[in-house]
Amino acid sequence: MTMKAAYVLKGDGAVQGTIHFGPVTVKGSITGLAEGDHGFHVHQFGDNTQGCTSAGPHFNPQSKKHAGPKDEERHVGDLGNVTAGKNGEAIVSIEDSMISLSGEYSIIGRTMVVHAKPDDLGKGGNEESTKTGNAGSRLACGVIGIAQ
Ligand SMILES: [Cu+2]
Ligand SMILES: [Zn+2]
Repeated sequence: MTMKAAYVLKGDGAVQGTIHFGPVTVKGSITGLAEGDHGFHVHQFGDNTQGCTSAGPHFNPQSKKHAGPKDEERHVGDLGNVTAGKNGEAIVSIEDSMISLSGEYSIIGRTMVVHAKPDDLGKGGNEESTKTGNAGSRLACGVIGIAQ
């Protein structure tokens, strides 16, 4: 089965973007970011009623610890960082082996979040690092839906 999904990122500030998901690829661009790395995750709930906060924690169907996308033990939603250049734009091109558009690891109906700070990928040496990667506040988010 082939399926396409997409979402539009919206925040309170200037951060926005449109992202398209292939079966295991995440592509698009996010603008309005500060230069540098920003944590980028799939969060559990497709609920933005209280802004990005109501998206809940990282999508973690197997109760693992937070880590990076290349780690064997990780949250399914752990996509690492996106990197913005001087112009504030991050070109997103992620191929991920864990997220899916169907089944147990399906990200459809969940929320994509971009954070203010870099994700330390679980290596920050404190408890928060193993939960959120210390990625800080949620700049923008969008519910992942099925695209045309
Ligand atoms: Cu996040
Ligand atoms: Zn995580």
